[in-house]
Amino acid sequence: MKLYKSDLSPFARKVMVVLHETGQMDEFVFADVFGTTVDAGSIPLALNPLGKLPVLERDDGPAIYDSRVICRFLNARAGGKLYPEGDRLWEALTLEATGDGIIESALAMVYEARVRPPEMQYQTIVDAHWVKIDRTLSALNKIWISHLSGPFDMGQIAIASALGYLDFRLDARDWRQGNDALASWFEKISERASLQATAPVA
Ligand SMILES: N[C@@H](CCC(=O)N[C@@H](CS)C(=O)NCC(=O)O)C(=O)O
Repeated sequence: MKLYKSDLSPFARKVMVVLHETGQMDEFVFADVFGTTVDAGSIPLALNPLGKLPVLERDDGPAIYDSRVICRFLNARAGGKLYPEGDRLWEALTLEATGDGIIESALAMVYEARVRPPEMQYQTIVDAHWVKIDRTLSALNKIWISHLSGPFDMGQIAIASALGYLDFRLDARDWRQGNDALASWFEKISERASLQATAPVA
């Protein structure tokens, strides 16, 4: 099976972390691709007509996307434990959606600067995305540390990927300010081998 990904994509990073955590790295081949909203670049449109990465090309069925589907597929394939049983599952899935939401807003901010011509950039939208991120980080810091500090699961992978992306692309926003508990959690979780192996490098 072949995973189309980018080492700089926080969505693809979640998938790579799952592969590391479930011991499946050797069973896949990888293709690095790149694209943006206005130019799909090398993203294989025949496999994902949405023109987004990551995409997983399977040997025995249609290609699957998006990152959430791929992560769940990979965990199931390996009999992994990244999706908890019982009520904790809903918390993990909510955290997964929260991490993805942070990434979506961060990516929109990055694309606004990178893809739009300067005269068309709209600071109000950029600021509104940061307001969403900032409010969400506050909520993570106040009410989610208990879950985040529990057994490692998909929710933690998504939040760690999101925070790693903020450090990588939006460092100047200083997300740690006022979010001490979240910052401490992130420092500790970042020592995990799967996160070390997948950290974005410019
Ligand atoms: N919901 C998708 C989002 C994937 C996504 O937006 N990936 C970015 C790269 S980080 C992309 O492919 N952008 C191209 C585009 O927006 O068309 C997922 O979780 O996989």
